[in-house]
Parts: sequence; C-alpha cells; structure tokens
Amino acid sequence: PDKVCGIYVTANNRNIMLRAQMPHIGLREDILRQLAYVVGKDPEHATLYDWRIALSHAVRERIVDRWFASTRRTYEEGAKRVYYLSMEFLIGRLLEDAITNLRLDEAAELAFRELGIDYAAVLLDEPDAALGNGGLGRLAACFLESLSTIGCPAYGYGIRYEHGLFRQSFEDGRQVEAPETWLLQHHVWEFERPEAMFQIGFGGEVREAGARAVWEPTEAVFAEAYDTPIVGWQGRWANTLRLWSARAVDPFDLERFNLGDYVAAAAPEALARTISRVLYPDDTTEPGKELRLKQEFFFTAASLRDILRRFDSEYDDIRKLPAKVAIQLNDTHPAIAGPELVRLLHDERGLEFDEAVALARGTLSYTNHTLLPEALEKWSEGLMGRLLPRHMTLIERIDALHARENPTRKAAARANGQVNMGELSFVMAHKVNGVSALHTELMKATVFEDLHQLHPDRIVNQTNGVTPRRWLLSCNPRLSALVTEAIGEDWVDDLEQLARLEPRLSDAGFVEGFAAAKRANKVDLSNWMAQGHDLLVDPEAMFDVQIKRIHEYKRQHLNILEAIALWQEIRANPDAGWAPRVKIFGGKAAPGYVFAKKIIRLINDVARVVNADPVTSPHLKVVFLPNYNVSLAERLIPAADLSEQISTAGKEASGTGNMKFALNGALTIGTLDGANVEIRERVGEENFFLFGMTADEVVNRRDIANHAAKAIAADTRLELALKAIREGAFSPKERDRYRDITDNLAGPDYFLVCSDFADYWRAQREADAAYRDSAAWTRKAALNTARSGWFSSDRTIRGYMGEIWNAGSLNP
Ligand code: CRA
Repeated sequence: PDKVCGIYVTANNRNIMLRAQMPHIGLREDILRQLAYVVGKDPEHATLYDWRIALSHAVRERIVDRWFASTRRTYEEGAKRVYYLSMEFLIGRLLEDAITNLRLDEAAELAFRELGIDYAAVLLDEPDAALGNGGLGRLAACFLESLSTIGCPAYGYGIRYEHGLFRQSFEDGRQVEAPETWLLQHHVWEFERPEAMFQIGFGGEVREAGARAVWEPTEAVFAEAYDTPIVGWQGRWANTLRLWSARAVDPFDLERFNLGDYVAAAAPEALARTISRVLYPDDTTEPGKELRLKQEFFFTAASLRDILRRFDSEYDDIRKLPAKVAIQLNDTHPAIAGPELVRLLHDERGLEFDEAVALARGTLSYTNHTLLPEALEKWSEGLMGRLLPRHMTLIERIDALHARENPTRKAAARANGQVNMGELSFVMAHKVNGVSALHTELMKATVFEDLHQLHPDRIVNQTNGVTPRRWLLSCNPRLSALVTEAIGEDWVDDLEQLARLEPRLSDAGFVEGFAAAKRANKVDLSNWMAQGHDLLVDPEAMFDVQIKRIHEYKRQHLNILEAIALWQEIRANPDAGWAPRVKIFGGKAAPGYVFAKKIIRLINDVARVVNADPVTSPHLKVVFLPNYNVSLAERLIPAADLSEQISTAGKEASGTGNMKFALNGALTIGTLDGANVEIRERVGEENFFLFGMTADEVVNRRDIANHAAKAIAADTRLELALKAIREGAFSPKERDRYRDITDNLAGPDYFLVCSDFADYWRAQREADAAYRDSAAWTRKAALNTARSGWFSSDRTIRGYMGEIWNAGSLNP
C-alpha cells in the first residue's frame, strides 16, 4: 500500500484520501474530466463559462468528503448545533472563497496556465449570489464562513431567491433597476434535496381541541431544500447553508388544462413560486406586504420543522432541545419562530404551554440590527390574523404569560392593533444582542428600555466582525503576502496576530512594501476604471471611498456637499497646493426610496460637471461606480486610502465595511457611531479622522429651532454649495431638480447634515494635510491594519458561542 501524509491507504480509497489530504493533487486532470463528463465539452470548444463550471465541480469534489466528515463527527460527538436563521445571505462569489480556503490557489493558477486559459477571467465569470441587501446579509455570510473555520457545527437557513438584489445601472445619472438573474445559469454549489420537503400552510381556521388547538390552513406550499456546503479555512470543517425554495403542492390543474384554460391551470404553481421569487430590495423599511410576511413564515416554519426532525433522529426527549439546539434569529425577520416553535411543542407535541414557552426561550436568541423606527417590524393584527390565525392567539398567550411572570410589565408584543416583532423576539429569547458597544447601550436606553429593566441580563453585546479570509487574504493578495512574509500565516485564522506587525513599522523595507502594495492596488483599480468605465484617475491621488446602501442616515449627501464645496474652493484658488483626490461612491437605493435615488442622481450630476472642469480636474474627481456588490467591494477596499463612515451618530448600528477598510489599511473619516467608536479606540485616535456630534449631541441639536438654517448661516462654504445646487449648477436644464434635497437640508434636516458640515470639512482638510506627508500616512495606514485584528468575525462568533449559544468547536 502507498503512504499518504503518513497514512497507509489501499488502492480503493486512495483517490479519496489523496484528495482529502492534498487537494491540489490531480486538479488539472479533474478539471479536464469534469469538462468532458459533466459539462460535456472538449478543451478546444470550451467557453470561459464551461471552464468555470468544470473548475467549480473539481473544487466541489474536494469539499464533499470533508462535509460528510463534519456531519459524521457532529453526530458521533452528540454536539450542540447552531442554526442561523436569516432572510439574507449575501455570499457573493463562492469559487474563489472555496479555492482560498482549500489552499488551491497556486494549483488552480498553474493548471490554467498549463491549459492556456486566463485563470483570473474564469474566476470573474461567476455571478455574485446577491441574496441580501447590505450589512445584515453580508454579516450572515461572514458568520457562516467563521463557523466553519472554527469548526462549530452549524446550519444557515434562508430563502433561495430566484432573483437576488436588483442590478443597478445609470441612465442620465438616474438609478435604473433590472432584475438580477443569477439562477439562469447552473448554480454549481448547491445540492437539491427533494427528500427534505415540508408543507407550509397559511390562513384557514383554528379548531379548539381542549387546551390545544388544531390549525387547518386553507393555503399551502411546499418548501424544498437546497444545500450549499460552506468550507472553512484549510478545509478543516464544512457546514451547510440550506435555502428553501417554494413550490406548489398541486403544481398543475389538469382539469382546467383540459378545459383549455392554460393560464388558470398553471396558476397554483405561479402563486406558490412567488414566495421565493424575489428578495425585498430594502434593508431598512418594512414593505408592509403580505408576501413579505409569507416569506418570513415560509422559511422560518420550514427551518424549524427540519431542525426538529434532525433533533428527533438523535434524541427522544424534547426537553433536551435547549441543550442540543441553538437558534439565532437574525433580526426580527424570523421572529415568528417564537410562536411557531411554541405551536409545534404545545399543539403538536402536547407539552404544557408554559413549558413549551420555556423550552422555546431556552433555544432561541435574537440579534437586533437597527434602531431606526421605520425598520422595526410591526404587522397589523388583521394581516397576521388572516395569514397565521393560530399564531395570533399564541402571541396573546405569550404576552399574558410574560405579564404574569412580570407584573410590572407595561407594554406587550400585541398592542394597538399591531404585533411588534421586536418585543416578541425579546420576550421569546434567552439572549438579545446588539452589534456594537454603542448600539447595545442605545438598545437598552431606547427601544428595549422597559424590557431591559425587567430582564437586565438578557441584552448582551457582540460587536460585528468580518472574515479575514475573504476580506484580506483573498481580496488583497499583495498585502496578505507582505503580512505573511513578516509574521507567518497564523494571522489568517488568528487575526489578532496582526499586532505583531507593529514592531515591523520601524523597518523601512516593510513600510515600503506596505506602501507599494497599496499603490499597486490603486493602479489596478485605476486601470479597471479606465477600461471598464472610461474614467481616468490618477493613482497618486487619495482614493476616498464611500460604499454602502444609499440612505439619508448614511449621509452620502454630506460627502457630495463637501465635494461641491471643495470644487468651488479649488476653482477660486487653483494653486493652493491641493492634495489630489478621487471621491468614489458605490451603492444602491431601494427602488421606492425617492430621496435616496435623488442623492444618486445628484452625485452623478456633480461628477459630470466637476470631472469636466479643466481647472479642478487635476485635483478632484468624483466617480459613482454602478451596481455595487460584494465583488466590487473586494476590488475597491484594497485600493482605498480613506474610508467614509459618516452616518448621523446613533443611527448606524455597527457597520462592517468600516472594519474591512481599516483592515486593508485605509484611514477612517467618521463620526462616533456604531463600530467606528471601537475602531477608533483600537487603531488610535491619531490614526482616525473624527468629526461631528455624538449620539447625545444629535438628540439635543434636534431640539434647537432652525438648527439647519443656523448652521448654513454660520458657514459660507456650505451656503455656497447649497446655492450652486439650487441654482442649477449641476442640472442646468432643470434648475429645481434637487429642490427636495436643498429644501430638506435647509429645513428639517433630520439627519443633521448641515450641523455636521463644518466639522466634516475641517476633518477632510486634516486628512489632506496628513496625505501630503506620505511616509506618515503609510505609517497610519499600516497601524490601521496592525490594530484591526479584533474585528475578525471569528472573534464575534466565539462571543456568540460562549455568551449566547453555549456551543463548542469540534475542530481537530
Ligand atoms: N443595514 C445596520 O444598519 C449593521 C448591519 C449588520 C444593519 C448596520 O449598521 O452593520 O445591519 N441593519 O449588523 C439592518 O439591516 C435590519 O437592520 C444593516 O445592514
């Protein structure tokens, strides 16, 4: 027998062993084999797409054995499983992620070089899986990867949307939305599981049967599972992302078909499918649609049934549920899990109601991601009662039980004709967490003040994090090679090791290497912008980047106002030695959010005028890149010098982009909001451009009459910038195109753009001055990288495991 990695193997299992131990072996042959027998092409006729599918299958083969092994281990150990329920998983491209984690990069590159195929182009051919809107969905994706890296047995549960987040383009500066069609191509990473199918009901009647009840829904759909393996660093462990797709129970009405009514015959199928058809393109407002509530119940109910089925296969005492199962509710979207689990335990399994609630509470925990009132989900009793009649009664009983346990309780989940999903989640969870230190404190003081008084130990903080595999190792190969050269590669799954870079800052070679990596990333980005977007920018200029959803609280309009003021000032004084800047924007506005779409158009209009100005253009460029997504973020973040994190203090729960930038050596210009506070504490205040009011000051400022008018009167630059917009400098053919923006800013200005403008301007000029001293800047940038180790999602997940889930790691 042969020996592989010290193990004797027989010829039979030799190939499997080889692949498991040394995944790079035979990669080229496997790609060719997959190309022939799975894709059905020979190398002479294969397109980029064919090569990508072949490579993906060859990589996937190398995950499957580890995936099985992880599942087996979990059963053998009787380990507790974590279930992460989320409406969104913004996973982006998967191929490169898998290749990175299996450490196949060099082998894959070599294989394609030998085959004469452009490897980078093969990777870029993959569409982004955009099953999420923004931070919340991307956080879920980082968490899945960290759970696998840590070796914590876990499942992600969500919806397999046929259409992810819309594709954005600009027409005449305006956002135009087109449907996103990722599933039109064969999705290599998923395994269909027709055997894991549950019938999910809606509507109907509740029949009382003693203390319990029988719910008889009138409408039903099937939830069918699709599994995607998520492999962790070095392929040590793989977990599952299970996404549900809706199908009709009776797909086809033959009777109607035979009568010639073909449209009606296909109606049940079409109706059912709408449930998993599209992702709601809005991450902050509750669309108030019946379909949205159906989506929430659909995936939550299917997941709970699946979880209990798996539990039953191992244990016969349901009272062990909290010891063996932890279910995390990612925001309130799966909050119906509370009453649904109670229903399953009480109505279907016959537990006493109080015990059912206690078991559910021991199993469930809830993460709050926002304090914005418009984003706190509330459903009308009418709608919920119609769709989920049994759950309405159970929510009432949950409220009653909670009030009995806590006689001083003032509010309830069901109040004023509505069901408050935040209250419900809190009451049904044993732990509730915020996503940054500041946000958690604000939760205690504001939305959950009353409940926090009653349950002072329930709220805990778990500051968000990002996976260093995607957000440094793979997106920034130059910087990660430099880091590995300096401190070895343990940092990849132990990010705090980055602190060991600090002593290297006195080493000129290291500092030069750091600057060279950033510079090369900027050259790459400028080349890409020149080719793909016909935009010429100078890689010597400061790359100042704001990428995130477009929202008034995130204040892209503050940024563009500053650009206008800067443009005016440079025009007035072109020889003042300006530090050249490229302001880069990216982000989508919810299709129904008119004001946010106006901000996009304004930025595009300003860009057109400013970029065409020969006087200012050596010093200032403004760029809005269309269709911002995970892949674009991976391109932009490594090339950024300045990270814009300028939300109105108290409004951004955490942010995660802010962490990615700091990790990749960008300096932050930001307010004391969300995780900015913790970033600044760690990277050092001298390496962070702070400006603006604090969350407390914000609240007080709003009480001052005419606060915006006062701020404008006190600041000529701001006044002139607003005047230029108002007079049509950027929309000469339609002078009042931005009247709603200027009126809002001069009037209510709820997000306090005007009040923070002067201090923002000051901080920007400080950044200019700092950038002019390039050696000092590089040092600050490198300190940002060296001190960002705490922002790994591995740290965050360990926090959840210890303080919320009571779950362990099975990593060897
Ligand atoms: N919009 C917050 O606003 C936070 C992420 C992840 C958000 C961000 O500040 O970083 O969640 N909230 O915790 C949210 O989606 C429903 O609320 C976000 O992505």
